[in-house]
Amino acid sequence: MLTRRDLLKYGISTATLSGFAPRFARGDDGGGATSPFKTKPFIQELPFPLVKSPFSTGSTCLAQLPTTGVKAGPGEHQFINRDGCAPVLAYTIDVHEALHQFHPDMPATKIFGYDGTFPGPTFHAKYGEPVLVRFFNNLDAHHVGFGVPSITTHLHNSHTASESDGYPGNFHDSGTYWDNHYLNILNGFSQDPQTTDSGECMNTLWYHDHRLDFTAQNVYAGLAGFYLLFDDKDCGDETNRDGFQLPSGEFDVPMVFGDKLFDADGQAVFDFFNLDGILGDKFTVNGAIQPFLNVKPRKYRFRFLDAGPSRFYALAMSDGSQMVQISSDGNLLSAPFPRSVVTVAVSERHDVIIDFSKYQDGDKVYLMNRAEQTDGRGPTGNLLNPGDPLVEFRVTSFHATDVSRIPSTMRIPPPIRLDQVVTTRFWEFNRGNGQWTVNGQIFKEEEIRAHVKCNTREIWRFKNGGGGWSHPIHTHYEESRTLTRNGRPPAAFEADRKDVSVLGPGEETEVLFNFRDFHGKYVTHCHNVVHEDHAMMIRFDIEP
Ligand SMILES: [Cu+2]
Repeated sequence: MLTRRDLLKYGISTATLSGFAPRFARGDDGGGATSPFKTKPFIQELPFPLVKSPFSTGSTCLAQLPTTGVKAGPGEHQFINRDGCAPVLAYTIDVHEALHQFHPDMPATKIFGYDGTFPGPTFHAKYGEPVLVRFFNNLDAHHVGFGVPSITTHLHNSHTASESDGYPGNFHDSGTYWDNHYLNILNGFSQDPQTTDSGECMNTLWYHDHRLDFTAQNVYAGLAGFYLLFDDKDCGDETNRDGFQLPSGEFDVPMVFGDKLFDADGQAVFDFFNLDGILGDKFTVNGAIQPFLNVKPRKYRFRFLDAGPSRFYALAMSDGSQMVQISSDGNLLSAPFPRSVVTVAVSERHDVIIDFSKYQDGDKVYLMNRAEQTDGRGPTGNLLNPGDPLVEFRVTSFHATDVSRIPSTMRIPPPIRLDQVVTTRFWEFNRGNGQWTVNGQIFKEEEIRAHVKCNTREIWRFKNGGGGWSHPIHTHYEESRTLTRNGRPPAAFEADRKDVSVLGPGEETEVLFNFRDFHGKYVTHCHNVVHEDHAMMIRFDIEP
């Protein structure tokens, strides 16, 4: 039960206890949708998604993998050894409907789940160890309600061949399977492996559904999970002095945020008719509404992921303590960056270190969302005070060993080479005729909007056409370097590598790509997934 002291920490009085309920979906005007269920906060522990085990511990011949159902694709893989056994760790994922309870005060609701869970299981992958994942679509072909029993799985931020990238048009139906191959190798490997740069390592990735026209529904239904990629430095072992010694094991905590709306029966609901973007009034973290986490008085690494569909977060500690941001999207920064508010747009990931060593046994401190957002268009830009509590951290003991460190230098990205830029492209994101457009056009699967020559550099200018909307723009295939934001150099936390370029109202960014290695079709799109589905996305092809 919340104590009066807890309430005072938020700066609110007991008279406004109902203020603990997250805000209405569309603001406090009462016009927005609200879930009829009262859910008492902080009575369930933060769930940890299971770590996925491989099909077998060594290399697996593809022929050894189960083949239930019909193979849907792909026909061929780039860069896979088809002679004899493929040199990969193999996994199988069974995508099916399941029941999930978001809160003990609510009945279970139907979800789509990777292995039937939400979030899906967490992959622990390593650089130099290629992975093949066979995704079985075992969703109910006669499914009713939101979500479609047809999937394509994208590993967000990964440098992946087109046929394994979850291209929106590469969907496969119930009763079929698809093999995605993740090389887990440094970008540029096909040119000259000697010139690859460990400064381009990525670490915090996530996988999610990317079904053409139905991504918002399918991800909201539950198709999202973490894929953590480790290497010699970010090695998952804080005792290894050759590595960065970032907090590891139980002190390395992935957190996926998602806001949900429920009906009177406790079932998740999805508003098909709201094309602005949809908000829920229940804040979930790892599939639990407002959980608590017992913590020891030491450093933790939290991997924040905003899985949408349309909400932006401004994450802060309830007592105003600073967090140390160590990554931006999947990438460790060149240097740690202390911030009291960490903003996370849909699909962005930011890892932070929070040090609980200053707290006493029995102290409680809260992770808050301070972003004001009253509709699916994007945040208002105001910071709420105190905001909505997402997680209650309970400091549980006086002593804890902590050999972890926050290195002063982490990943130094390769130098920016503007002399090698061959083309500049311009993309304006707008609303037109009730649809979401890029340069005035909606996505058409067969229409190639850019022909990009493999192994070249290009500058892309992204512009928000206005109207008060926010658009987090995600590009598949390669990460980018932000050259300018609104004509100025980017902030430190945006200056290294990114796979999402967030366009606030009226904003413009200029980013540099170095397109390398694979060929095929890819997409750039708004990751407010409602905008993406209606149809703010372009196809670009990487050509030899
Ligand atoms: Cu958008």
